[in-house]
Amino acid sequence: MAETNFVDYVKIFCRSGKGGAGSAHLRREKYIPKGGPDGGDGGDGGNIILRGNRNFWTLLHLRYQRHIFAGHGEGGSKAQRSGKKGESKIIEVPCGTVAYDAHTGAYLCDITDDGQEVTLLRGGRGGQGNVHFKSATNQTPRYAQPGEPYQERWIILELKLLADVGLVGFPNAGKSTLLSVVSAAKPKIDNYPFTTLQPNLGIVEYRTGKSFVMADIPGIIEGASEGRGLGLRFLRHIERNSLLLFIVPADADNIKEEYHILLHELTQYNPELLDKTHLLAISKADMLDEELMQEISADLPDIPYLFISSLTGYGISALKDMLWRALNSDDYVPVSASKEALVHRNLDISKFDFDPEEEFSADESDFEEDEENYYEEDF
Ligand SMILES: Nc1nc2c(ncn2[C@@H]2O[C@H](COP(=O)(O)OP(=O)(O)OP(=O)(O)O)[C@@H](O)[C@H]2O)c(=O)[nH]1
Ligand SMILES: [Mg+2]
Repeated sequence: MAETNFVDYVKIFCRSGKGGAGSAHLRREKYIPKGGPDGGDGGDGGNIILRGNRNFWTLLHLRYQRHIFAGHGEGGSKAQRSGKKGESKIIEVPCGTVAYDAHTGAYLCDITDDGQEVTLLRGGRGGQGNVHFKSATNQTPRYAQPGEPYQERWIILELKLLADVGLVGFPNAGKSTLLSVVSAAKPKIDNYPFTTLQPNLGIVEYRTGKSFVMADIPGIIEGASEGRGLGLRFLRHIERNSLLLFIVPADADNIKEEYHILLHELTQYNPELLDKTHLLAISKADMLDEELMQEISADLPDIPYLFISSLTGYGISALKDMLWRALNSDDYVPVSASKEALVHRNLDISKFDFDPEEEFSADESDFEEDEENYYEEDF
């Protein structure tokens, strides 16, 4: 498949900063030979933070920046001077990004709002300087706390688009054409399967001041769950939609069967997709007359349906009405409010090939300087 700029999956290595060591300095100046302990605290290590940014649409910017390290805290020093904090690293991601632990597949967090921040890895705390250890029985503690170590982890980031309506259908069903007539989006349209290789989003204007977002994803074929066609990976983009609009063309051999094949593939990916509101649009209705429509209507799946034609505009405004009604019905949870409603299942890591070559572990030399810092022989 051609390289695209739409990147909805990246694996990155993150490491927080370690805490700086506390200082064990003892004060000794002219005329103050035994000034007591005055070692300051070490600075905290920097955190690794994910932040939602609505100006990003993909994870492309992270594809070539695979290793992200926060700064280490500096050691404390004499005269109770605290060490500088390590610099935190903020990873900007599009709203809709979900983070997983790459080793276990465990779900970590979901970034849905612009400006929302989640600390992925906390930096090590700085160690306390020896002034904290002064007591009646030990006036000159010659030790201080080391800083806490850093944390490191491979993280998988997945983008799950935030749209209200997801289009589901076989290739060539007319999904992109529909998106192009109801929104200003300009997806690629052609008379061959798999014209769409990446999801497209469009804003559907519905009467004045009302709108909703529609997502067009690549076509799904029978066996997609076993990797046929483009597989099921794009289904992650319809996981958040509470409303799925199935598109089956009027010239399909058996509309009911096509719907059930699609359902089967969705179930393989995530059975929760069956709990969503399902609507059916029979596309390319310009190829039908009244009589044929009646004939087809007699044998359709038991969900609300409509005949539409993106070519002539037939049924399009009725479709918008139907979508709008469904989106505003009582059991609909808007995407923006569905944070809790969406259960992100852990990733099944066995399905991913994890390349051990990519493993990146801490450089041992990082620790040595710490030891030196830890005990200041300056008294
Ligand atoms: N007659 C007729 N043809 C249509 C209609 N809508 C789409 N088509 C044609 O159907 C073909 C496929 O349309 P697309 O919108 O690219 O289909 P798709 O479902 O996005 O296909 P993939 O991206 O491959 O999954 C194109 O040749 C369109 O011109 C319609 O309402 N009537
Ligand atoms: Mg398409």
